[in-house]
Amino acid sequence: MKNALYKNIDICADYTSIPTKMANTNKTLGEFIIENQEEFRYSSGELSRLINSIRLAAKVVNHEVNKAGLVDILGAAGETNIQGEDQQKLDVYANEAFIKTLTNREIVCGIASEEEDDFITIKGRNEKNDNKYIVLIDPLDGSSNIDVNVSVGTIFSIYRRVTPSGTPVTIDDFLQQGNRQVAAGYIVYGTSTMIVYTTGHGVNGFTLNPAIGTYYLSHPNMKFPEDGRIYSVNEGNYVHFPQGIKDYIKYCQKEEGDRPYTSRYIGSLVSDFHRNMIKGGIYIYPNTAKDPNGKLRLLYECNPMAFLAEQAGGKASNGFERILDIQPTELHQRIPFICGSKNMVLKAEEFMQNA
Ligand code: P6P
Repeated sequence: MKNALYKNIDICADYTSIPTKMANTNKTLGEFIIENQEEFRYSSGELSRLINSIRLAAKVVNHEVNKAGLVDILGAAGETNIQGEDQQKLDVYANEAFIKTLTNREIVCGIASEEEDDFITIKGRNEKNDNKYIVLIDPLDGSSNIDVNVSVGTIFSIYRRVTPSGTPVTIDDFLQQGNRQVAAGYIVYGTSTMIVYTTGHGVNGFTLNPAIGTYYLSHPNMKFPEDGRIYSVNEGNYVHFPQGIKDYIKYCQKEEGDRPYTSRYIGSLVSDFHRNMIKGGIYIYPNTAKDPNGKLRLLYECNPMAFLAEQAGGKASNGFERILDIQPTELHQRIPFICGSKNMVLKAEEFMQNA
């Protein structure tokens, strides 16, 4: 049984026997980054080091997320973030882990985080502000699911700075359109931990083998099916939805052709997005009475997920315009978000624009 193929592996097999098989058939994340180094435009290896630092932080956070039920790290940290949301202790932990790792690697000159009121300037050890990249993160998205053991995720978005090297970053470095991202991705802390990211050359997914702490290329060249039969929306807010979204939901539910579709909503953007990208589907968080601009944040949730969606052949809009073309005006601004299989998003936009 020791030589069993991965898919038939004996559940009692020593977990470390898997890497031998996987090492022969799947690249590690490190090998993939080196092999694709030339694809990172402008980069003299710094973007590779940046992706590597995210890989390390993801392992640190994954370790805590996986034992959250076992230690007293659950429950609110007693603080609220700028969004007015109760901060879960793991939110705080994840935020600190990513900021520390990104700062120590001498690659970024600024960081913005959902958990930080303002952006953080990073001068570098030489105090010269000459690092090239800025990172925006949602360190632990879906954190309200932590206490009920449902998957959560980290979302990251990477840009080159636009203000002169050698000067402290300004808000202009962070308020760039999403179409200027040089890389984006997410980590999903689910039944397995995965890093899924793009540098503008397609989307690739890497699964962590926790036995040895190595990520393996498990989902090369991920693609959104053009059509899908899953719609993800919190229908509890239905009465507050714009008419076009109400009309689209009724379209999904109507007995006609390949419909009714299936409703699947985890309440964790990364998990809903990940499932929809693999199976086909659409995720919708529209504006409501409670959230007149929608709930999701443009800079560190919608832009990175929109970049991934388009790189995987999907689509992302606010119902009227492409997410990646929207000019940001505030660090924590919110925006209605429709994202997923191209033909499903086109149909939802049709209902929005004809309502
Ligand atoms: P609601 C988590 O807080 C999040 O930002 C996304 O991950 C998730 O899809 C959405 O909000 C859930 O929001 O209002 O449906 O609970």
